[in-house]
Amino acid sequence: MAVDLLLGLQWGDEGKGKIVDVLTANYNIIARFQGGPNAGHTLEFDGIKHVLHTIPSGIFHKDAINLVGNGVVIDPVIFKKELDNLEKFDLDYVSKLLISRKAHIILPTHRLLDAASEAAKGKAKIGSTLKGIGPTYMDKTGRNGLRIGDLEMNDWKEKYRNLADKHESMISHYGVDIQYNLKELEKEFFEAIKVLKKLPFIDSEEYLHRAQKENKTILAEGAQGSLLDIDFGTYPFVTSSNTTAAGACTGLGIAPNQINEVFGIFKAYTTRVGSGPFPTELFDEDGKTMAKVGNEFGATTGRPRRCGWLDLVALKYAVQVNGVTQLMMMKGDVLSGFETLKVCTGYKYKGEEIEHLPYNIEEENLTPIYKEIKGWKEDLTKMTEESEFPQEFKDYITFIEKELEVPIKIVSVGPDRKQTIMR
Ligand code: 2SA
Ligand code: MG
Repeated sequence: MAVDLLLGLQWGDEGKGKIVDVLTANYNIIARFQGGPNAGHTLEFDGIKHVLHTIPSGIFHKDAINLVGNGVVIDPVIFKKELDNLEKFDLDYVSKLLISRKAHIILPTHRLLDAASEAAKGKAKIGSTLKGIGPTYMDKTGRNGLRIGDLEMNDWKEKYRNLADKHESMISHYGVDIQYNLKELEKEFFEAIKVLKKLPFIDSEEYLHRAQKENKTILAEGAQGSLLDIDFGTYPFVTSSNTTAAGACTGLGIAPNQINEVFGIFKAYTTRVGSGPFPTELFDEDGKTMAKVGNEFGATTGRPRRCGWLDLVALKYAVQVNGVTQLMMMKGDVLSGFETLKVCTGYKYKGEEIEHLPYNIEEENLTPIYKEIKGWKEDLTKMTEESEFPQEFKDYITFIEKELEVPIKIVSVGPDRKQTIMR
């Protein structure tokens, strides 16, 4: 079995980009399987910070092949910008970046529809990144989408026009005032497609099957987090794809029995960007400290992220849905200096104590039950071995492992590649 999966277990921004970058040395192929430019995967090495949106996080390694799978939605304009940013690295990405013909394309009008839909929702808005993700997946499941492979056909511009015209009439139905200049957006879009076409478009499932036969190692890189999954997340405040393990099968064409390790990444506390329930959210100084020390701002939109204590109930749920075999804990360093830490081990729900995520997890009907754990003062960011960790931090790790019944194999103590401790 040659495929390992790497997934976020919370509401995204767990640090997937960093860990994929660290693990890439062990893999021949890194493949994205869902989501699109709503993702912001941050990598840091040699004192430079990089944010990737659509391109897999293995791109900075010389030998890895990076594949954008069929489950991903691609905005050519953003993709081109990402490629432009790579220019300065002398990477020869053309030979190591492949795109699935079956991946769907985000049209400029998909972004406009996203904006119109959110504006029409008013207070009930999802808090979308406005990258056109929802409308593009709607066209995919509605069987109207434009795919990467279409760009190799002669009639794709006609297909494009029909779809864009339909979108324009849909936008007017929302009855909200969205300002746009489609001619300008299209100019940028068509330019970007020319650049995109320089990359190899492939039958990616076939490519991956062959790679498996040749015993190549594959890492499937998830985007967003399990609690944003279209089926298992906090619906409707979710994204429009399956962010959980099953999404890697449909998003790459990999059979379930080919999956080996499932790496689950979580932050030592919890964050969420956008709207929706968040039982352990903090509105006090503690929350502000996490946001400030953890530099919690959206890597794509710059929006401040909401912060709160670690929620083990939600985490357990994600571990189960994904079949996580190894855990990776990120940003423990951000918790240095707290006198006492709290960890949610259950909820009070309709007068009862429960240990699972109920269907309706609106804040009003759910109160977290916390266990208090003694904090530590030491700065963890310079530590290079587990033996240097303060006892309280070790206890925090052990407590989580026991509760989740899965070993924590990697502890990250800072954003840099080097600040990664293997256990
Ligand atoms: P969308 O754009 O339609 O998929 O948004 C739907 C919900 O999914 C959330 N979402 C995210 N949550 C965390 N991180 C994401 N990526 C960026 C980052 C986000 C950013 O890495 O920081 O920069 O704001 C991401 N993408 C989507 C989103 O907030 C909605 O709640
Ligand atoms: Mg992110």
